[in-house]
Amino acid sequence: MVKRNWGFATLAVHGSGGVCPHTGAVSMPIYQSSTFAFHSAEHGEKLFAGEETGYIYSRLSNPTIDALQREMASLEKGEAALAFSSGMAASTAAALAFCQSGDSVLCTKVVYGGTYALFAHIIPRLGIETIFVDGTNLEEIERAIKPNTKLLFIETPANPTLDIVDIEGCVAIARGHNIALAVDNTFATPYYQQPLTFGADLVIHSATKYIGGHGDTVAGLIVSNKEIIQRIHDEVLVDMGAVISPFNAWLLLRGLKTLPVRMDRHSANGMRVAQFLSFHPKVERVYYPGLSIHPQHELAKKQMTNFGGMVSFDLKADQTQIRRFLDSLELCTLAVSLGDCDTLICHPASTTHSTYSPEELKDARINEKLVRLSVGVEDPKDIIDDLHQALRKT
Ligand code: LCS
Repeated sequence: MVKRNWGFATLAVHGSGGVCPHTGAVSMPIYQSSTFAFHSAEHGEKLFAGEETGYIYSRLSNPTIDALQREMASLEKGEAALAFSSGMAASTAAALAFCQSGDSVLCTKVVYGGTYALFAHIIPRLGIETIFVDGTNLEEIERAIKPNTKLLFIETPANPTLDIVDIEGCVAIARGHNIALAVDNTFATPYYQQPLTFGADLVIHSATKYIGGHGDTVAGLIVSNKEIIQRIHDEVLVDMGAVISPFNAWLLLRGLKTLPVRMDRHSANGMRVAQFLSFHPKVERVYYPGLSIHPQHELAKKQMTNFGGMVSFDLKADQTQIRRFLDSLELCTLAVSLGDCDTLICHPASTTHSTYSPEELKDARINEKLVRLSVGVEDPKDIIDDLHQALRKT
């Protein structure tokens, strides 16, 4: 039994519905089975006709994956959720579910580089026009809407500049024009931000990040109402085939139990690191929504309950010095991805956001000197000491 009024930490542990109904196992078993036997030929016919419910084949549904979906729906305050093989698969499915040839989609300019490539290069091949908009400018978003616009896709906080997009403002625009609003909530996680409670239509996650939390799984999720989830499942996911494996679903279920504990630590460390960097003479600018100098700090306080572990900064350095800084780090791991227990660091312009042309990077205000830190859960002093020694060598 799951009570909707339970606190977040309780839901993180129990939100999937408690012990396994079939065996009483406290840790949900991994149903590593591709197919499920019918009791009879008639049973099989009825399952396919939708006259009875039950498991058929793991591309359609699976008990371990179902438990993850229940868990995520409860944490995001949605009615239902759908798990995918990656965050990109989730975003692709959202676009395909809402848009068809002849439609247009709006996407904020600062998004993960893969998301940018999806909307800049793949979606237009299907006859769907993408219009990129400045996510910090609601008037620009509203002005870009056309009669054929079906979807507004935003990412907040945005990767890698931590731009904050006004979710309630976007809800008002989307409702006013009868278009769907999708929010990529990867950076904040449902612990700090619940876009559905503001009126967004769907929430998207790269579950690879904080949801899994341990850097061992690639996965994605969409949370929404029952009708939308059913439609994405039936019309897109099942035949697109980008399903999560039962084992990866289990890893995410395990990761989720400690989501609030980990996020508290990521956030506390993130703030300490951001403060350290903001006083460092070799740092030109720090991007962290928890700092009062962040241009949307007040908005961040309004729609988030804390600021998370992602911190970006512009170095006062040329390309050679930036390389030297990155190569001098001893504790922080030089790698893409984020949300792991380990502190990860990367140079977005040459890695995660290399799908943007130099002009597009400029237009999105993603600086070539920007370095992105996913602050881990280590002792903050050790992270800061490592940054300090590497900055000295820069
Ligand atoms: N949304 C956001 C905000 C992301 O940061 C990513 C991946 C995705 C969606 C896509 O999810 P995936 O398919 O990888 O599970 N971000 C990455 C990054 O910044 N470095 O490597 C991956």
